[in-house]
Amino acid sequence: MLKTTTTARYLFLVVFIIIGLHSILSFTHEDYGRVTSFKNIAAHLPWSEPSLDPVPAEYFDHASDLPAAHPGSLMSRRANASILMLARNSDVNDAVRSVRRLEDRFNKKFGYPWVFLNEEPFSEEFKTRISNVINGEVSFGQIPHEHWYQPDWVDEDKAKASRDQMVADNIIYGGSVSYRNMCRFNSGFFYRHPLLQQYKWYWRVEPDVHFHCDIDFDPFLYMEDHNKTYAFTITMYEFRATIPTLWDTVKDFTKKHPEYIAPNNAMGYMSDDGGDSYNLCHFWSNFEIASMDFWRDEAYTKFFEHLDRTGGFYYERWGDAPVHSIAVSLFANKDQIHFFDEIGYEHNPYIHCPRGEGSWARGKCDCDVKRNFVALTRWSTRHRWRWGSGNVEGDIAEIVEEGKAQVTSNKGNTVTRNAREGDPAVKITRKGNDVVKLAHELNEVKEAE
Ligand SMILES: Nc1nc2c(ncn2[C@@H]2O[C@H](COP(=O)(O)OP(=O)(O)OP(=O)(O)O)[C@@H](O)[C@H]2O)c(=O)[nH]1
Ligand SMILES: [Mg+2]
Repeated sequence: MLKTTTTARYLFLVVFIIIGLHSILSFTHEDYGRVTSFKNIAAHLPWSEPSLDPVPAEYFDHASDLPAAHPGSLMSRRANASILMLARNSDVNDAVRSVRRLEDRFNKKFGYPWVFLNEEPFSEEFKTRISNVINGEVSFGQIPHEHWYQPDWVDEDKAKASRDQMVADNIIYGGSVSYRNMCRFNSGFFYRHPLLQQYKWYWRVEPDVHFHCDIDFDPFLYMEDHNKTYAFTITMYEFRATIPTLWDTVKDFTKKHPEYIAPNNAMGYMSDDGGDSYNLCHFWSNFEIASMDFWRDEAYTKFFEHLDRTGGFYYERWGDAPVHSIAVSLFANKDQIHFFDEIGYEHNPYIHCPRGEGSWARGKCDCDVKRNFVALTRWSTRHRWRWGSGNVEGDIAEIVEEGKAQVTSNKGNTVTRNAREGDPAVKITRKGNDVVKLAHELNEVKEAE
């Protein structure tokens, strides 16, 4: 008992010293403060403005003229686009739900063709139930064996040892080979599938996602007209343990091929130290609207080959989200990356609910704006936060992406939160007691308030 108390006191002292040091350094040492303060990182993002552009009104006017009963029939302009879902036969219930939601909110007016891919043949049940909720064209394809399964040149003993270690370390999907197959396929193969060859654009949709608002404009046409390459709705932090050597592998590539780096790239989004280290930011790729020409081009083709050759998709657990995000941020100009505020989207447990002037009402959105995910502030210069239903506000002092975040109250009590994957613990300073929250619990306070 005595021992526990002594240990606890000792731990408390160490934490107190660390917090104290952090505060002193933050105030006295400009660089330290800059690197660790989320507020400053957000405020210094030079490329935040262009991607916040709203979709212009004329795109909506056009959509309201469309006859809902005849998808696409009177459309004067149309993009060369498809809506893509990768799914297993066992995903059928969730897949039907996603399709129904996107058809209702968007595609019954626009009639873009759906493409479903699976490494196994789709079952009759899957095809029948999906086709039943789609008015327009739909096709079902099987993924070529060599685009999906772990290649023979990957050392399975080494891969297994790494999987076992990740299971022991409790890393999500750490023991799964099929998850790795999926991440590698989404990184480097989907756009090569024969069914997708005819299309330039795709909208990636997963089973059981939600579309919370009417999408009365054509995002593909908007992107085409505005020279966009890649669009997202939610951004996230990657779990570092899944990508220990990814950034070094990326740096290796850029050293060899500086010619592929876009002059006006978005490195500032991914790195807070000019490219030395990766800050784990990525676009949450379960939602993507993007040009497949970008993935098919020489820069990305060589980049993917370079990554794949290391075996990192299997020896570690590289996700397609950081791989896509890093590539887009390096090889595209920053104003080719677009944030679609107008598209209300949810993939459990995170949500993007439109915040732009009038967007929520115009889209007849059924989501709660207060539930928006915190990482989006990387695109925002606003920086006051609220939590719970109260009116208490504070500034973000520190984001803890892995492990524990701890603050000490005025009375000397310590409050701790454990960061979760994609949901960092956030220390907040305010008059009175400091607090620590999980990112998803925080709501942004608009400047006008
Ligand atoms: N055909 C097939 N599709 C898969 C497989 N594993 C995952 N997928 C699909 O790949 C996409 C991503 O997989 P998810 O299991 O949703 O992965 P995640 O989004 O990282 O994790 P969750 O939070 O569990 O949704 C979804 O469209 C899945 O349907 C698989 O083994 N075979
Ligand atoms: Mg998913």
